[in-house]
Amino acid sequence: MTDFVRWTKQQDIAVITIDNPPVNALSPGVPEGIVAAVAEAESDRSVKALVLIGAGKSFIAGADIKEFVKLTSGQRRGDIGILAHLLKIEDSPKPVVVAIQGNALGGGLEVAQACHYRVAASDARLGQPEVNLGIIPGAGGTQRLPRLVGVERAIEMCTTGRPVGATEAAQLGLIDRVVAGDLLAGAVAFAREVAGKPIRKTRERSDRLGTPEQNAPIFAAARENARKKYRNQICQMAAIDAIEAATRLPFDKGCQEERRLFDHCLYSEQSKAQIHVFFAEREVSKIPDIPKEMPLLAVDRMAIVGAGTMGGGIAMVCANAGVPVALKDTDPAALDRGLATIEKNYAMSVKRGRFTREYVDERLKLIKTTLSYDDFASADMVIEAVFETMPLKKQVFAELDRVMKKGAILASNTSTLNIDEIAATTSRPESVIGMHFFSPANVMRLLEIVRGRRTSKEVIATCLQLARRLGKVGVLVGNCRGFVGNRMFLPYIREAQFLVEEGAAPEAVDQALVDWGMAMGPLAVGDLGGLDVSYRIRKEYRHLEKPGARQPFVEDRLVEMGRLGQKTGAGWYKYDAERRASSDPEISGLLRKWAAESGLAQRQISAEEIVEREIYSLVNEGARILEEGYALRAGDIDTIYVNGYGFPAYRGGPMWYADTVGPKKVYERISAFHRQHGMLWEPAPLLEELATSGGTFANFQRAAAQATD
Ligand code: ZOZ
Ligand code: NAD
Repeated sequence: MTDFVRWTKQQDIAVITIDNPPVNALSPGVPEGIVAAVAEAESDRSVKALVLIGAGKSFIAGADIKEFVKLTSGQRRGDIGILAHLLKIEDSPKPVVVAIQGNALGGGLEVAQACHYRVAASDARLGQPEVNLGIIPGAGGTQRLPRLVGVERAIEMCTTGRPVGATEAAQLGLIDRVVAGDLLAGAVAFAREVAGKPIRKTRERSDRLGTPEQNAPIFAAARENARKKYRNQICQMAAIDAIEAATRLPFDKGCQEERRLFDHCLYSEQSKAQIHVFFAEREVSKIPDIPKEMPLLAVDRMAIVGAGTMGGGIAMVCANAGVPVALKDTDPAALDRGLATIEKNYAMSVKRGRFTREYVDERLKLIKTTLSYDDFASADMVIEAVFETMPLKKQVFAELDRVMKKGAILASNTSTLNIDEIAATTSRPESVIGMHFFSPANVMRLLEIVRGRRTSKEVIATCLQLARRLGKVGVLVGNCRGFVGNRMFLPYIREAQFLVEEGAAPEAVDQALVDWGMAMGPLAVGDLGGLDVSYRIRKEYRHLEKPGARQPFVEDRLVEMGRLGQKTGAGWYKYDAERRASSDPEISGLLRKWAAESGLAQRQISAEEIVEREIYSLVNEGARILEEGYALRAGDIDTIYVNGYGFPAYRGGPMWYADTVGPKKVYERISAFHRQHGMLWEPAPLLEELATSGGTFANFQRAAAQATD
């Protein structure tokens, strides 16, 4: 036994408890501790069967991911070696019953599969989420899981990473019983039922492995699906290969093949990037000047001003988290439209099987629409989502200052306006903060939390915690124009327009980026959100552009022709009634005509150049943001891009990607673009510094506190 594992007796049943907070990961000492406890319990003649359980709310969240980082960075040698420990558990002559509450993920589920019986509480979630880290199960999961649930479901679980709940796990044969009431008592009772019965070893089973004839079409379909759905990624294919090995090879040889494929994935750039994304996403809530113990404000009731696209979406987010919300608009028709959209979105979720009708009815009861501020006085927090103009925001905040109770949080969902200027219209700037949701708010995981100059630490800490409660990844950013995400996105979409103006077809620009891994191309994104949005921003902020800087012109002309994107049936592409895009010959004609008129030389532009100019435009602006302190860490920028802008997690985010290419090489390319295309490509000073010093964005630390304006 080790510090992490202890065992006690309940008469004839040994209870082994794994206690490695916060998530009972299989850190060094944990697998060894389990094996030692099993051995001791086995040798106690009064023990008839063993129960293995996790301390706290959960079973085991998997291997200790920090150990993977040590392995790939060379800080640790050798093997994590969980597999051999699991064989010892499985070889126990006395039945081992695993009792699962909370999460049994990755190596945690592999431990459970090696035990002889599995029982679970109704809240249990069982999964092989390794693909989210760019790897595959590495402790026999690809070999034992198909033996328990069949090949098809094993492929699904190992390639999507999605966990199953206890009821489904019982239907699949993954667990033997769902325990109602006290889990440990149920598991001990179950252990007594199976004590003395012959041992069943998962690895010796083959009844669910199927025949080659049955399996061939399953593997062919899975590979076809993986090629389409997980473009460029290696781990899903590796998981399928490993499961196929389970159907063709004896267990021990299958495990060797799994191990080979596991190592291939673990040491890949993709896995390193995804593991970075995992830790970066958890790092964002750690703010250097805000202690973990900061007291939080209670947020039990919310209010929203503006029932448009964003207000309605945010109301759904609150209701989904069980928080009652008052949704106000000044226009009764807008309020009706807002509620109708909310109902339509929920109906769609019911149709797709995401929510039940009863669940949705309960959520709808939490949303109260109103034309007055009557319900606002009792709210702990308000989120303003009215039109994007400063005079209106100021007027609304002055009203909120009057109606909201003392200490309530006053948040704005503005995407471009200065939070400090808004805060200055209130008597309590310390309570004012930006909560920048992304559209559609009920779907997108990202939430930029904008820190004003005077925002209090309690308010910031509360909003970071609230983000988690609302199912969002909240990233604290400074108060600069466009904050972090949109400030970087602006040069990215501008560069896409320049590429088109120099001769690249819109389809070629979008396709190059989609092939590289972006969820959508930049021009298709423009069509989706409406080309008029960035048009208005360009016009409003033109006076801030450096004199003489190159300006894109084609998109402005499209807007002026009424081609606003999907909503008008035409933008960069044309759209049918179902909003399916196709190339528009009119666009290619217009582009040729405008190019001739403007005298801009046209040329073939390679996919490589498209990707470099697009991605490096993100990196260059990201470097400025980091240096200026509007983002606390490079990983925060990566988290924003992976969660809000469709940046591929397997490339780690723009700043991580730049580190993998090498800041020096990125700097040289950007310098070449600077010479060729002018001042907009001036390299960021931080990039130049890293290129010279050999440093990386990941290791860059700012001494000063976060910038706020
Ligand atoms: O934390 C959530 C989660 O999803 N964790 C990761 C689950 C996962 O991906 N498991 C698979 C790991 S890979 C694996 O197991 C491979 C395998 O087959 C083993 C084979 C080895 C073969 C070796 C051959 C060389 C979870 C859902 C569990 C909990 O979510 P919460 O929102 O409640 O909490 P978080 O996410 O804020 O986490 C709390 C703290 O725990 C840290 N953490 C979580 N899972 C970890 C982990 N640290 C190490 N390893 C894990 N598996 C997390 O970073 C956070 O730390 P702090 O410092 O930020 O508080
Ligand atoms: P919208 O036009 O869909 O909705 C605005 C709503 O505010 C309308 O229903 C309008 O009737 C209402 N309204 C106007 N004045 C009001 C007042 N004084 N009191 C109460 N209601 C009032 O706009 P939207 O797209 O939801 O944007 C709202 C805010 O969210 C803006 O600040 C915008 O920049 C920001 N935002 C929008 C997006 C997006 O993609 N749409 C994304 C992030 C942030």
